[in-house]
Amino acid sequence: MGTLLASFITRSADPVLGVGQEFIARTPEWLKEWAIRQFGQSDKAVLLGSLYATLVLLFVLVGLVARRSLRVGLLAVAVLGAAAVGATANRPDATALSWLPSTVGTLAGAGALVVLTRAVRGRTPRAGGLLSRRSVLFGTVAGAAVVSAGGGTVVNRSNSVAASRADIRLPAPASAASALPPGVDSIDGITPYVTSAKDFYRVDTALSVPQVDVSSWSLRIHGMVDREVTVSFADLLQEDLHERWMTMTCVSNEVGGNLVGNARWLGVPLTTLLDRAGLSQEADMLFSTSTDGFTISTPIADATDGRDSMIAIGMNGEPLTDVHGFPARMIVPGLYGFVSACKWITDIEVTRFDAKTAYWTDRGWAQQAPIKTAVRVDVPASFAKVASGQTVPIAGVAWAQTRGISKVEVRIDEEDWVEATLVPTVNESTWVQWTYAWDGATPGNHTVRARATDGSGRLQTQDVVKPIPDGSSGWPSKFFTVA
Ligand SMILES: Nc1nc2c(c(=O)[nH]1)N[C@H]1C(S)=C(S)[C@@H](COP(=O)(O)O)O[C@H]1N2
Ligand SMILES: [Mo]
Repeated sequence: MGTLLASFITRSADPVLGVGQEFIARTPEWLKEWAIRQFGQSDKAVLLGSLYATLVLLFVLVGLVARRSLRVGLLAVAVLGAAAVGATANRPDATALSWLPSTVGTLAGAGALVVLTRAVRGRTPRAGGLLSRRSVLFGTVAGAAVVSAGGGTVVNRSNSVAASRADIRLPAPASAASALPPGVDSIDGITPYVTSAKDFYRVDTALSVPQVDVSSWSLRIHGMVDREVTVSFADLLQEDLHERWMTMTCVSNEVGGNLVGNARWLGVPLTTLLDRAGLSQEADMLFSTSTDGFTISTPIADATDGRDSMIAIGMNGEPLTDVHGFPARMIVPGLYGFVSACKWITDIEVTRFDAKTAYWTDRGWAQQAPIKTAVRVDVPASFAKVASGQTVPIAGVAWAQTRGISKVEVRIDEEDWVEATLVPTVNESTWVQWTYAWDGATPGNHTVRARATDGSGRLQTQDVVKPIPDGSSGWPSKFFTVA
């Protein structure tokens, strides 16, 4: 009921999503890490599923309590309702009506409880009667939940940004990206050089994907500046746009992990907008805020040192998709996403690290987080069985954004390290594909290890560290069998 009503107001007013979002904010760091590792991209589906299951259980419990004492049952409904109202109305993107869906849902729940409890009590128990009435009660509650959630989802679909996104015509860039280098994607099973928006990893705290209305969207730059700047989406389209290849990486990526992707980003150079505002010499941090109240701090020194930082509006020739930040997000080559890549961005405050802290910093993560040199083995796949009597292809990707990759080496079992072949890439801020043909394959179990050297000649560290606070490190390995 609340969900259905929320779909007419704003998706974030959904009582279930509100409680879920509040739950995410309060979950300890280790549990979130574990959930992302266990369930990967489906962590949110798992969370929502368990929320709905818990709610159904709670409803059944309340129903059973109410059969003994309607008053206690109603009190329980009121407590649950208050929690939902609190969770939805206190969200940073709450609207004036955000409290309404939870309130109506609570009243409807209380009403249903009274009616159903009276109905159950009003009859004398007959053999089998109790069971069937209980199943009627359960069925009614479950049915209402399904109808509400389903109805809400259908209405949400039609509310989404799909329509306004389809109307956008991205202008040709004033400065184009390089053409794709020859030789990429030549090995079966290697990670494709270009990651489609659909396959691009997604990491954010948003349980419901923000649906931003592009006609009312704007980006405001203020704080330690000579003059405030506010730009609309139409304004951005008028600027000289740059298109650049850039590989993004999440700080939560484990050694060998897949929270990394490469795309062609179209946007307004960040310095175009910052120069217009005029930054104070004293400022050292950009504090970005998204429509859903998420915050990111970015070191000004890194973002403005000549790298291709931008406010991006396009990805691989299309407007951003809603999950990747429609209508606009920040992109800074060489910095992990949590200190740079603010999606659904609406506000940049020019400030200082000693004055403000962003979302992940408040939860124990670093403020300075350049991307560490990393390599991944894609081929053979883990525990693959490869045929003997032929060359075994070994291949993967490596990245060290802004520094580039100068060398990838592989080591099979206890043999010597050997140099892999690097496929040309377009710039220092994109990954490289690498390949090695292993000729001396012997039947049995094998381990392949890999390590990369960046463009400054520095070999990546062998020290194995966890992602928190500023990114994982270590050399990856893969196990496979030659038949
Ligand atoms: N608004 C918002 N922006 C965000 C985040 C978020 O939770 N909310 N997560 C950040 C993190 S941790 C990463 S790694 C990137 C991921 O961007 P993607 O989902 O487009 O791959 O977005 C960054 N920007
Ligand atoms: Mo991230």
